[in-house]
Amino acid sequence: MTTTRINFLATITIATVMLSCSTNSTKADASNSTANITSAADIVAEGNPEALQVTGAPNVPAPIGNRGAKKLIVNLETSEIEGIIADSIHYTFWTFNGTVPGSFIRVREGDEITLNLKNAANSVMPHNIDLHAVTGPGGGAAVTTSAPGKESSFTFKAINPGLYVYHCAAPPVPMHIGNGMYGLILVEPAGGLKPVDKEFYIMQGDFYTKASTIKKGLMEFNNDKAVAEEPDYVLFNGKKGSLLGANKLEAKVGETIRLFVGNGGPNLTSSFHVIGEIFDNVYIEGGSTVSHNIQTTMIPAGGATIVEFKVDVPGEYVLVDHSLSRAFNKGCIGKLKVSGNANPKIYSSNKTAAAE
Ligand SMILES: [Cu+2]
Repeated sequence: MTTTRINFLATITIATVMLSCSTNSTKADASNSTANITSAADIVAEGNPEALQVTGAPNVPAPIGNRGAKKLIVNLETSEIEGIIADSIHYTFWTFNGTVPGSFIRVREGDEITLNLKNAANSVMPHNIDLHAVTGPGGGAAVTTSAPGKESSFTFKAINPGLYVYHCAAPPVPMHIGNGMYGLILVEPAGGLKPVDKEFYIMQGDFYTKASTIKKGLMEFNNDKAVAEEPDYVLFNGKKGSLLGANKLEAKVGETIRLFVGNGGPNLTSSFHVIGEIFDNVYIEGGSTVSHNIQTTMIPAGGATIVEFKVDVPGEYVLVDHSLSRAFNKGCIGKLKVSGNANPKIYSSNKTAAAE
């Protein structure tokens, strides 16, 4: 996320706000457009539909800021692709937009979203999408099932702010989710979330594997292990080491960090923890209640949370599922590297921290 892009988006947002004020003087401005409205369903989405920019993890689209509700178009493509799950082990992932997790979708309460779901022509299976942010049958799954090479579409109004999981709900559902078909959609409240310095997108998933009968050296979904809930891997962002080494998250002392953390499952509940940090704010289960001073927060399968903390002391902070065998034996571990000056008022020692 570049400063230039933020400035550009800010300019567009300001222009949109000015335009909506100048064209309808009786309408409240974007910052308090819900002031006289009892239900988000009554918020009017302005303008012509615009294609929404989405991002792959760990990146997050720019904040919505103080804009009014809009009509948006989200394009997602489902695909079945070979990728690396751990070390040099190949696995057949099923994806939204070619990544695990799928693209991060960031909208505003009151936005009217047309979701176009295309299934790649070379897919073997039909796929669909159930967004937990949708009010309607199957969260959209009922009308988006698309055979290989086909496309489906539906429109929904985001009426509940919060952080929501989306996933494929085509049968057998645990297999589609177990192969990586999940992502997050954030519905910001009117006026937007409070600005922070850094935002990241992380999603946990449990993976069950066996050797493919189609291709030597390739692993694929193991239904028996899934039913027994005995995963070979529990991973952040679909790959062992996705947040380690060159992929570490980075921040500077003094910055405020916001993590959008989801749990695709299909089976395990996450005990999300950052070793050496305390969450100043936790949006419990991704909803509107904010708790404070939390060490570890539970994220159910098919759920999400937003955590915020300020980094005060330089060093490496380890992100884990605190069911620690998953972290140290099954891959559910990542790092946030914080650089900057020491802060002896908060943390000091005559020993140097061990190198990585
Ligand atoms: Cu699917």
